[in-house]
Amino acid sequence: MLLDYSPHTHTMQGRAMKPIQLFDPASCTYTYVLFDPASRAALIIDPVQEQIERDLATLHDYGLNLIWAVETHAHADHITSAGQLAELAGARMAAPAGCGIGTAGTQLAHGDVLRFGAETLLALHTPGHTAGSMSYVWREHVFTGDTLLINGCGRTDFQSGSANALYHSLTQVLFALPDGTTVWPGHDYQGRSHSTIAQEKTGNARVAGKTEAEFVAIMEGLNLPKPRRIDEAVPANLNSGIRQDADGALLMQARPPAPAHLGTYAGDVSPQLAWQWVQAGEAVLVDVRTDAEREWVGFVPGAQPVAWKQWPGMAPNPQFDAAIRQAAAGGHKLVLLCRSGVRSIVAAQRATELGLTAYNILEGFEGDLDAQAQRGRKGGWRQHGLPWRQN
Ligand SMILES: N[C@@H](CCC(=O)N[C@@H](CS)C(=O)NCC(=O)O)C(=O)O
Ligand SMILES: [Fe+2]
Repeated sequence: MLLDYSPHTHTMQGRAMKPIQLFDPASCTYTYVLFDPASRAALIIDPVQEQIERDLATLHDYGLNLIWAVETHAHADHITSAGQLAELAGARMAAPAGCGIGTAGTQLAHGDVLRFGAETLLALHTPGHTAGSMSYVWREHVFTGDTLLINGCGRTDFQSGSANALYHSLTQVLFALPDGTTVWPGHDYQGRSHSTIAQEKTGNARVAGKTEAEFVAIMEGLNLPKPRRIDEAVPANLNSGIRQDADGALLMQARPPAPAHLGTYAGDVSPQLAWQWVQAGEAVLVDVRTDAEREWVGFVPGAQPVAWKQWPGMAPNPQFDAAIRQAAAGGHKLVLLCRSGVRSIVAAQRATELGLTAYNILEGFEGDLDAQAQRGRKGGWRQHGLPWRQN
């Protein structure tokens, strides 16, 4: 849902700059896109997996180049699309240093600044909902995640939450911002879109005029039910939402795509299973990485090269449809390999639209990012000792 701004108003000079606010109804999550009108460099805050098509379309419609995908915290109620946006739109990932999201290459400390074109986003550590939670200031706007909600605040009863820490973050950090600062929350469960620091400072039912002890008592009395998706969402978000590596039990069998992608491609396979199918002559291995990746990082002998996008611009390959049809001409199923198992999902979805049977190879050629945000040690084709070469 696009709330009453059109791409046009955002390009007009002299108008107050506003974020693009997007809403995920299933989790009542707000996602924000900010951009520099001159360079079209953009940043997204708290993107939601189920909304990736909407977000990519928004970036496309506004003519934006996504530089950063940023989290306010490791969410308990939905899965982020940051990892997918990094693969599909070329964004870099940033997350609060205290959240344990090791897949984000940039680990933010209080006071750090992210640049996108001529614009900047300032990170403020606002613990309480979770110990690592951050809020972000852009111009006269603050994106408060689940620290400050409209006439409410994030719960503090799980994930290293602390009502005392939250009281401090609200009263000392956020309420110290100028009164006119617009508050853009991470959720609203009643359809409200934004507020101001002045309104929350004077009217927020949980914190306005309350002592720390009163606030803690209110938070302890909330007794909210556990978020429905917490057990699935937290581990996924600690990995930027990138599908976890192929676990032992499913190593040698295909599994259906994650719920958000059900029916859009044939399924996920481990690198080992993909190679077994290829050796048995049951499947054709298609490498959807760029020519540059195959040339410089390495390649699998015998794989069919069908780039999904090409370096350096990562423009879509206009020959993709024809080339993937050609690869499947023998009537075999396809197993698609990319760098980390994200691009290959989108390519498998396209192949499925073309009527082909296409599986995504989990982990890709290089595997997942590890805690140091490096690939090569955490899964991937090469880690499993499968054949590959370098020129
Ligand atoms: N009912 C929602 C959970 C809602 C929820 O617990 N939201 C968290 C943010 S992740 C919160 O802090 N809510 C504060 C409140 O409802 O007052 C679900 O099942 O996903
Ligand atoms: Fe949350």
